[in-house]
Amino acid sequence: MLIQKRMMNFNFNYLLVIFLFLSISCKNKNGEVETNDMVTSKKPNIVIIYLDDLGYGDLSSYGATELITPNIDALSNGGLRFTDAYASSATCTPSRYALLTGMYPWRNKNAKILPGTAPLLISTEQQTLPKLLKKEGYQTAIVGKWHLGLGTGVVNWNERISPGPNEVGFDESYILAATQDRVPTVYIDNGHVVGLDPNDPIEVDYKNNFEGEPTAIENPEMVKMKWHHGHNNSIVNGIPRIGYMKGGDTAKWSDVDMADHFLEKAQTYIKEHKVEPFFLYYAMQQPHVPRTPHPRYAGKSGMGPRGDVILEADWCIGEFMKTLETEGVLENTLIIFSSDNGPVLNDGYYDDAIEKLGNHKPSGPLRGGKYSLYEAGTRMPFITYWKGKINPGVSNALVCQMDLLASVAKLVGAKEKPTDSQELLSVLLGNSTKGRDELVIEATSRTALRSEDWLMIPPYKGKDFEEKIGIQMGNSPEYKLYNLKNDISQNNNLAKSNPEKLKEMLDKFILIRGENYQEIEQLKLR
Ligand code: NG6
Ligand code: CA
Repeated sequence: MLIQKRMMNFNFNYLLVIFLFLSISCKNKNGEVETNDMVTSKKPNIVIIYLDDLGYGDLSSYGATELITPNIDALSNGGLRFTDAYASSATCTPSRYALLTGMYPWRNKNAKILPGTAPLLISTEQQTLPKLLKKEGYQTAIVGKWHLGLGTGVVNWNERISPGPNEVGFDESYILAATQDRVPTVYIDNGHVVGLDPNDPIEVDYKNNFEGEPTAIENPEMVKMKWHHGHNNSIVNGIPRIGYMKGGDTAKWSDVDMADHFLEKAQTYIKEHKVEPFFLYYAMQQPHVPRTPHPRYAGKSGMGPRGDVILEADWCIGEFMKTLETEGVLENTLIIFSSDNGPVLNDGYYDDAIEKLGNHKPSGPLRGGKYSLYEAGTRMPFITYWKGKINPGVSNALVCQMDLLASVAKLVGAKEKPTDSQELLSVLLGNSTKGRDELVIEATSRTALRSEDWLMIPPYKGKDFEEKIGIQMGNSPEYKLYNLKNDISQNNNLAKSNPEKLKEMLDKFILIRGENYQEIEQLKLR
C-alpha cells in the first residue's frame, strides 16, 4: 500500500517535471511563454512561389532534359507534382487576378494585360486571399511582380501610390508595378518609389513621350537589347521598354540584380516574420522579357538568356528554401509553386531564345504557348510541398490556381464568401484525387472548357498562327474537341466525329460562361 502510494507520488512529481520542462521549452522567440496547445495548433505559414511565363516543359521535373532545375525538382520530388493544374489564363494580369480573388477573370472586363499606368483592378471591397488570411491573424506580404494596377486613375509616382497591394490585403508590399518590360522601372515599397530623389520626380505616360527624352525608335544607338515588336519607347539601362518615363534616375532598378534583390527581400521577410503565421506571395519575374540574368548566370544554360534566367530562378528558390529551413519554419510551411501563364520565346526582343533553343521544348508535349487557348497557354507546372505533411507523389486531379483561395480558407479555418474558387484542400495535400469536374480557361479574352478528359474550344475569329510570337493561338472557324487523355498534344479534333460530346461540352460551357462568350476584343500585337 505504502509502496503504491510512493509510486503514485513519484508519478505525479515526474509528470510535473515533464509539464514544467514543456512549458519552458515552449517560449517563443519573443520570450513569451506559449502553452503547449498554442504550439501544436500554430497555423501553417503559406508561401506561393509564382513564376512569370514559365512553361509546362521548362523544368526537369516536368520532363525537360536540356535544362536541369535541381531546386524546383527537390520541391517536386518531396511534394506533390500536378499534371493537370491550370492558371486561369494564358496571360499575367487575369491569372493573378484569379489567384488572389478566386474569381474567373472574364467576369471582370478589365482583367487584361495592363499598362503600368492602369488603375487597381481588384476592388478594395473585394475578398482576396491575403485579406482572408489577415482575418485569421496572418501577416501577409507580396514580394515581386504585381501587374494588377495601382491607384484610381492618374497616379502621382512621387507621392504614396494608393490603392495598391496594401489596400487589398497585403500588410507589406515590395513590388514592380507591372512587368519588367514596362515603365515605371522602379521598385515600390509599401506604395513609395524606392530611392526616389524629390528633385528628380518621375513621370509616366503610355501615349506620349516627354520632350527631349530618348526612345528606341529615335535613338537606336542607345539600345543594348534590340526590340523585335513593341518595346520601342523609353530606354532604361540600354533596354527599350513599353511606355514613356521621365526622371527618377536614382530610383531605376538594375535589371541584372532584380532576382537577387527580390530574393533578399523574400528572405528578410521570413527572418522578420517567422514567429507568427505568415503568407508570402513571392512573385518572381523570370523568365518574362527582358531576360536579364545576373552575370553569374549569363551563358550558364547554353540556351541564351531565357534558359539562363530559368536556372537563376531555380537557384533563387533553392536559397529561399534554405532560409525557411535555417529559420526553423520549413516543417510548418505549405509551399505552392506555379507559373502565371505558358511560355513564349520571342515576346518582343531579339535575345537568342529561338536561335539557341536546341532540343528544349518549353511547352513540353503541349500545343501552343503564352496567349494561346491550346493547353500550353494555361496548363502549368504546379507543385504543393509541405515537409512531413504532404506525401511525395504525382496527382492527375484537375485543379486551378483560382482554387487556392477556398482551399487555403479551409486549411486555416477561415470563412469565405463563395467565388469561382473550389475547395480542394484534400487534393492539394494529396489525400484525394477528386479535383474539379470542369474549368473554363481563358486566353486573351477567349474562353474554352475543360471537363474531365475533354477540352472544347469554340470558334474564334483571328488567325491561328501569330507569326511575331510563333504561337498557335487556338483560333478557328470550327469547333475543336480533344480528348486530352489520349491526345495531350491536341492533334486530333474530334468535334465532327463525336457531335454528342461536343454538344454536351458546349451546353456545359454556355451554362458557366453565358451565351455572349464571343463578344470580345482581339489581342493586338503592335
Ligand atoms: C505584351 C507584350 C509582351 C509582354 C506581355 C505581358 C508587346 C508587343 N508585347 O503586350 O512583351 O509584356 O504584354 O506579359 O508589347 S504578361 O506575362 O505580363 O502577361
Ligand atoms: Ca506572365
